[in-house]
Amino acid sequence: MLGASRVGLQVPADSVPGLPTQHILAPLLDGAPVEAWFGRGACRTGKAHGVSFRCDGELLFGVIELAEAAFAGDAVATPLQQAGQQAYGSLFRVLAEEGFPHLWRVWNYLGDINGETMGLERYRQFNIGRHQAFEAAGRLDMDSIPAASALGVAGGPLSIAFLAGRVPAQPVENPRQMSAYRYPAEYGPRSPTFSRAALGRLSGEEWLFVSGTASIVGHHSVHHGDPVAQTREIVANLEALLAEASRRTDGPAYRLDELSARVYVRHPEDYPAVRAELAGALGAAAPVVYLQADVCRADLLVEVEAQAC
Ligand code: 3EB
Repeated sequence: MLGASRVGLQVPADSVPGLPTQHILAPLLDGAPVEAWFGRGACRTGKAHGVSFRCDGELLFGVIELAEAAFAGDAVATPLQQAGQQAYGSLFRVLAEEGFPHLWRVWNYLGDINGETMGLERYRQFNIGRHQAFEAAGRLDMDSIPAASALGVAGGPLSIAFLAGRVPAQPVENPRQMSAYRYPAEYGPRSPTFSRAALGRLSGEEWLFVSGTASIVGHHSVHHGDPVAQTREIVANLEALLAEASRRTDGPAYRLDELSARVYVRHPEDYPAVRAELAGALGAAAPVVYLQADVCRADLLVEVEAQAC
């Protein structure tokens, strides 16, 4: 195994030693709490610069968790911004040292994502730190921006898990949505650094990573206060994205009903309605995990990330 993620409000005492594991401190609403990434053949374990990782010949899975309390903050940067910048700086060092230079997919979790300190929403603080690390590593060109998700959880450290490859993944953008790295300054001083999806090619296989997808058209949040309409808009976004990915794939076209997904619902009481709406699109038998988490804009109630692999 390369690594795992686990959803729940408690960090279990029985974590597998040496196995990089991301703890997603959020209430599970439905589905399997554990997701595992399997390598092929011999795997190797390592720890460097605070990053715990395992890799096989083609992929590296890593986790870095940084407590914000370890950062002092100053007049220009909050502790969260500093933590974000350091986490990504460390991650990029590990990628360079281990020979997996291409970042494919990232999962970012932080507490109180919509909270505000020093006059700036915490998600936007995180975006500044992340952007600065990408910039410092020379990774701001759109061909090297990974698929990602960024969600607010119940607390704990800034937690970042990632998959990286020896070869680049191909970023995919969504024609219905402005690329997030081009968002105007009204969404924060530095834009988020993620692509809408990434196509990764391993020997003989292709994996599609769909970033967290919300009810955003262009750069605007739409359907304020209506979780079902937001979910429908998300499905439209997923369809557009799969059509784009299908233009680039070596295989058959991607379809909604072949996806596995993780669904983040801000208000647990919205879960039954969101689930009913999504079941029609993904199929009632699709492997979907629902959890309660805060989406990175206060007006967004649902976010869906997905994979075909
Ligand atoms: C959006 O489309 C919704 O900051 O890494 C989705 C996926 C979102 C990833 C990130 C944010 C991120 O802007 C939020």
